[in-house]
Amino acid sequence: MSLTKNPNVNKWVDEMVALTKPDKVVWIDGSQAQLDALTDEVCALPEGNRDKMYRLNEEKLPGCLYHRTLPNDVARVEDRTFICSRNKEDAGPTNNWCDPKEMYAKLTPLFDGVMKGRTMYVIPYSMGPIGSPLAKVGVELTDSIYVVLNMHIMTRMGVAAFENLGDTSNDFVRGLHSKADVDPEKRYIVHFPEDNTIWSINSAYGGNVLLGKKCFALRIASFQGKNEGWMAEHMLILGLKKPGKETKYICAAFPSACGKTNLAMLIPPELYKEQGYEVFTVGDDIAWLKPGPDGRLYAINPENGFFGVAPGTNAKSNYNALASTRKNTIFTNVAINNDDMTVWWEGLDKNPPENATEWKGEKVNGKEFTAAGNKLAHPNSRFTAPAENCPCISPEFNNPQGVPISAIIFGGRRAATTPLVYQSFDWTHGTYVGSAVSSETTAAATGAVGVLRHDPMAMKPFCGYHMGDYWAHWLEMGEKLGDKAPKIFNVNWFKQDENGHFIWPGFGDNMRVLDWIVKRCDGEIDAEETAIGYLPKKGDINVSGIEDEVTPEIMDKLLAVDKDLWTKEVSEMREFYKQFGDRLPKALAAELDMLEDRLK
Ligand code: GTP
Ligand code: SPV
Ligand code: MN
Repeated sequence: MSLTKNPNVNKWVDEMVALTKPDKVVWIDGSQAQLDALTDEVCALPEGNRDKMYRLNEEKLPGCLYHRTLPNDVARVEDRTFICSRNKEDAGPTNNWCDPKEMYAKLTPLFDGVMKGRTMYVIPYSMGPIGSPLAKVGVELTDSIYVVLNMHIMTRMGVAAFENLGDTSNDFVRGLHSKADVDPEKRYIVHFPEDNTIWSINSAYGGNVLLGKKCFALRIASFQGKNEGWMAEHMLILGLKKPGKETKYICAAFPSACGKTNLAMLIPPELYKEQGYEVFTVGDDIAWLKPGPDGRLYAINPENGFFGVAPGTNAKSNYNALASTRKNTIFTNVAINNDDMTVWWEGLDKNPPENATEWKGEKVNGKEFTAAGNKLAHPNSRFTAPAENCPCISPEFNNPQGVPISAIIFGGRRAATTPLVYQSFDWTHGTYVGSAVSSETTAAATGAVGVLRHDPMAMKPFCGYHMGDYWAHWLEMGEKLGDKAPKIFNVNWFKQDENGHFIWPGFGDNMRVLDWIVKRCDGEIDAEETAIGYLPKKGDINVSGIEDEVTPEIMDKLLAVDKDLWTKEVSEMREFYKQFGDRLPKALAAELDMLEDRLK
């Protein structure tokens, strides 16, 4: 029975039921009893059923579940992701586009009767704290219990979302998902921004099917933000508290699998801990940003959990992320230790379980298997963990007004060229710096890994409209914020030496860079003006405790601005900008010219 009187919701659900023809429709109220019953059902499925989930060790990992997706369905599929705006130009050159009428016509037969013999779950959810002026409601229809259980962790899911929507509003995002077919050629992740609608079919992987996340909170929301005067960004949000000072909030946009979760949950090195520095996590993947009554930019995390990369997560690299996964967490495509039904992944520790099941489901001797160069966990295996589990979750996590942002950081994986950190001259230059983000590709999306590609603002796969218009929106927001705008920085944790080794220790030691950034925001420290922006003066990045690793020579390399490489970068950017035609904001073209001049 419907959980809302809202006729817009009910009419749409009726239409989708008529289209997909499920045997049964279950409205998700969010109660523990309902979740428990669904968990029982999905764990009782027979071995070999591709929807099956497993309960993990109830003592070591209470409330935790395990699931494997099909080997061809383990990451986002950018080539099968579409933005179906009415005008092709509005999707822009960085998105796949199809005419919405054509796309509806193509997908309608795929959805026709697709839920026959199955149950449709109707999931009401809020992106953002219930009642927050920045929050928005979505409804996802799915035939997957895995999706229901993940949405419970990742969003504020349940009947409260309908109460928040009210009985008459039409302002909700309509998401339809079916896992139906295993054929990747029939997989579509489709957005109709002008209809507030998302249709996703024939995938079961997180980013393709948890429709509140990338589909709504970035692709649809970025379009809404453009029209409504706010921003939806692929950014973590963290709070940095120095003793005796107000907490400073920082957003950072890095491409997928480039370190957002790790930075958001950073544990400061001893020297900072001794001084009483603390880091708090507000979000690890998505930020919604809007000017507040005082004219500053405020951010909320629209999510309620972390869909984090498992490999590489360990007690040393990211204690807080690991701790977040110790209860009520869903693990996807990691390996199982069959001796005690616990989980394992590359980089967790040095002891792969002997009695293991690898991520594709094959029973193997984990020690021999990994010694032979195989991976027990998929490189994009993930945990879905409740935010409330995080030991350093911010006391402001549920603040409906969000937190005021002092700095925005861009970054990517760059073996060369980009220094450890630099500050832009101003917001407009910072927008240029964001537009110029490029990064080596990762396992978060299907396709080759390690290929350098442009990923402006880390939004290449997530911007729901024309990238040129998106940059124009950034510039407009800067004008609106004026001198209250956050300062904009760029970082690179991934610089390499001739042998391909990272020369910056990263992880907790990134605190040393954050400290410089905050000091710059507070006007406490001078900087070196260079052609590309402001760089730290010699000695201003504190390396106390890591002097052996980061020698003065290494620091010189980390902070080098190589004119030849940067001149190449400029001509590369000129090429990249061409595709945006007259939608490229003039101010950005001018920034590129000025950078070129400064390099001469
Ligand atoms: P998405 O969830 O895909 O958006 O990714 P993310 O940006 O949250 O990335 P995450 O923090 O999960 O990091 C992904 C990978 O980068 C992991 O394998 C980490 O071990 C590695 N990584 C994170 N921070 C650092 C760092 O400071 N230095 C180095 N060398 N690697 C890092
Ligand atoms: C990313 O790929 O940037 C993620 C994971 O955060 S997914 O939800 O799959 O998009
Ligand atoms: Mn992400």
